Amino acid sequence: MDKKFKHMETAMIHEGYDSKELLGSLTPPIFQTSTFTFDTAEQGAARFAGEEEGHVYTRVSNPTVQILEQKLAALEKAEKGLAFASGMAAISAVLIALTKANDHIICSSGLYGCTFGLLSMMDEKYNIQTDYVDMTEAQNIEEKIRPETKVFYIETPINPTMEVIDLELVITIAKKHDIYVVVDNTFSTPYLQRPIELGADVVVHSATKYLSGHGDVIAGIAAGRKKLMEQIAATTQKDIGGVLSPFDAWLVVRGMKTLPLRMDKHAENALQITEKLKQHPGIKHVFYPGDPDASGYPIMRKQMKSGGGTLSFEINGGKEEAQAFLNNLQFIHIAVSLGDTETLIQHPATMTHAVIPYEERQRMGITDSLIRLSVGIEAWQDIWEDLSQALKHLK
Ligand code: LCS
Repeated sequence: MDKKFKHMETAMIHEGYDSKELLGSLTPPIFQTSTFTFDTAEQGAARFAGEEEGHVYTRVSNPTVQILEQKLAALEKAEKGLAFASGMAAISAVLIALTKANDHIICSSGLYGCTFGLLSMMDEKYNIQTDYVDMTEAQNIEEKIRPETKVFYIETPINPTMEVIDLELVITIAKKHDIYVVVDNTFSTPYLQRPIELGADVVVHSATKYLSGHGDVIAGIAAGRKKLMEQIAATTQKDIGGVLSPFDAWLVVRGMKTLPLRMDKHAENALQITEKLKQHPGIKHVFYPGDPDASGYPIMRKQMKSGGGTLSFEINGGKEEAQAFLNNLQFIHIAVSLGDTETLIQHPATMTHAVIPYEERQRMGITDSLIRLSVGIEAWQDIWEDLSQALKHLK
């Protein structure tokens, strides 16, 4: 957290914006403009040459978008943040900037389906190969390191298996071999976990999820050291151009003000639902990092404030039983995405992770019986009532 604000809850609201600089407007203005006028031709030239600070064009920078970038950077303890049109725009801008043809990436065994798709595309086009590694043992990682290994890419908790990766362990190995560590912090947010404080080089986010929190925006963020972020800003962000619109940046800034309140409630509800699911005869296994019986619980306690708001579970049965269960729900929505106020449920094998080939999916633990639940901030008793009535036909 920034020196100015000792507590995360205060920083979440105040970082990145000073109303005194903008006519006392309590909430940030939306600078809905594509371009910025220059007083003179010489001033335009100076701005393009980087000799004078100031905005030029909204694909390069925008004051409303900058508020979000500064807020997120301060919360993540990063020097600089960059906002993108989606989580995938952020991830692709970072990974393309950090690699060149024939490099190698080591990734956690399990990740969001479209990130898997991106890594497969980078392999097909540029021979940038990725090894998916069980990162619970240092030796598993060490064995896969090659001279051309450039990046460790980690999701923790992993979407959708909810496995947690020991960041301290992975970062120690990376430093020894001079390899970048990129952490997808979407499921945790800086309120629960701050990988840069632990030595990671870059954090990426789908701000579509908990950060914005209301299911009304698609957005992404990357944050890290100033020099690295400036390099990304000047290359893959500016020239590929997946930037965030000012209005969408404003929505994320607004959503973030209540992140601590929402996240505490998500986590409290997720723990209650975990306890109930664990006792149900139709459930084989529940995966929630905040569950004291979970294998990753000690690591969660070491690096996270709580287990967050998403869990997954395996039911007795396969795809058909999983689909029947989802179809029996009454108010819980069948939908991908997560981190919204509403409880959302989905079937990763046929939805978010369907793009991953069957064999690889099995290795990652994404079976046909696995269901992912993004626990909302409704009363947990109502969430459980709906789940339990839909689970009735499962034994
Ligand atoms: N990283 C993680 C961990 C994600 O879960 C997602 C999206 C992304 C990155 C990409 O972010 P986006 O471009 O959508 O903003 N995850 C989704 C999911 O699990 N269901 O729907 C989207």
